[in-house]
Amino acid sequence: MYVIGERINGMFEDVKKAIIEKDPEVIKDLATRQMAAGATALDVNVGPAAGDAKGAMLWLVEAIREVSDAPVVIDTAKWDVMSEVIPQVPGKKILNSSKADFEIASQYVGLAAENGAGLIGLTIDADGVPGNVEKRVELGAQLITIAMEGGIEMDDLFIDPIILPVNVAPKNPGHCMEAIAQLKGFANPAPHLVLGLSNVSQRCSNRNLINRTYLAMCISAGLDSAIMDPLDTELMDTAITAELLQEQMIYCDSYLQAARH
Ligand code: THG
Repeated sequence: MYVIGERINGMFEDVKKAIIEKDPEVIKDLATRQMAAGATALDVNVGPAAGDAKGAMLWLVEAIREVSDAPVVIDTAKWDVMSEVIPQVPGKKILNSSKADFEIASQYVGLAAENGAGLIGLTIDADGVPGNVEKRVELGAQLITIAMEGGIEMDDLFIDPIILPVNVAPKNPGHCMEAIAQLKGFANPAPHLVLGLSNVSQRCSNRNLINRTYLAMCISAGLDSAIMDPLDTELMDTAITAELLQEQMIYCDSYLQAARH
C-alpha cells in the first residue's frame, strides 16, 4: 500500500499554529512519526488560512527534508503555487492535484514531466464531481492518456476518483469503488488508484470505523494508495490485513510488523 500521510495539513490546528509561529519541530515530529508508522510519502497542504501559500509550502517542505527523504505530495489547488513551488522542492515530489480537463491536465503533466515528478489526477472537470461511474471512468481514462502522451510513467500517476462525505453523498462510496475497479483494468501497467480517505467520514460519528471499513472495501476493488492517517494504528492494521487477504503478501505470525518494513 502506497500510504500518503495526511497529517501535515494546515486544516489541523497543530500544523496551522506551527506555520504561524514558524515552529519546525512540530512538522519534523509529524514527518518522523508518520514515516515510522509506515507511511510511504507525506502530503503537504498549507490549509485554508495561510496568507503566503508559496512561502508556507516551501517552509513545510524544508522542515520535512530535515528529517526525511520521502516523496512529498504537494497539495494545492492553485496553479501559481504549484508551478512556482515544484521546481524548488528537493528530492522526490508528487503534484496533488490536476483536474481532468484536457488543457488543465496537459499543463500539470508538462510541469510534472519537466521536474521528474509524479502526479495525482482527479476525475473532476469543469462540471464538478461526476454523479455517476461512467463519467468518472471517462475522465480517469482521459488523465491516463494525457499522462502517457506527456511521458509520465504509470508508476508516477495516481488517479483519484474523489470521495465525498457519506452523510451528504451516500451513493458516492459505491461509485468510487466501481470506478477504481474499472480504471485498474484500463492500462497495463495500471496507474495507482488513490483516495483522500478521511473525506468519507467528515462530520460523521464513528469516523475511524468508517475510514477503516471503507479502506478495506476499496482495497478489495483495487485501491493501492490512500491519503490517510498512518498514526491511526487500527487503520494501518486494516490496510495491511486487507492486502494479506488479497495475497499481496505471505502470512506469518508477525505480518503486521513485517509489512511496516
Ligand atoms: N484527494 C486528494 N488530495 C486531498 C484530498 C482528496 N487532499 C486533502 C484531503 N482530500 C485529504 N486530507 C485530509 C486531511 C484531513 C481531513 C480530511 C482529509 C480531516 N480533517 C479534520 C476534519 O475536517 O474533521 C480536521 C479537524 C481535526 O481533526 O483537527 O478530516 O480527496 N488528491
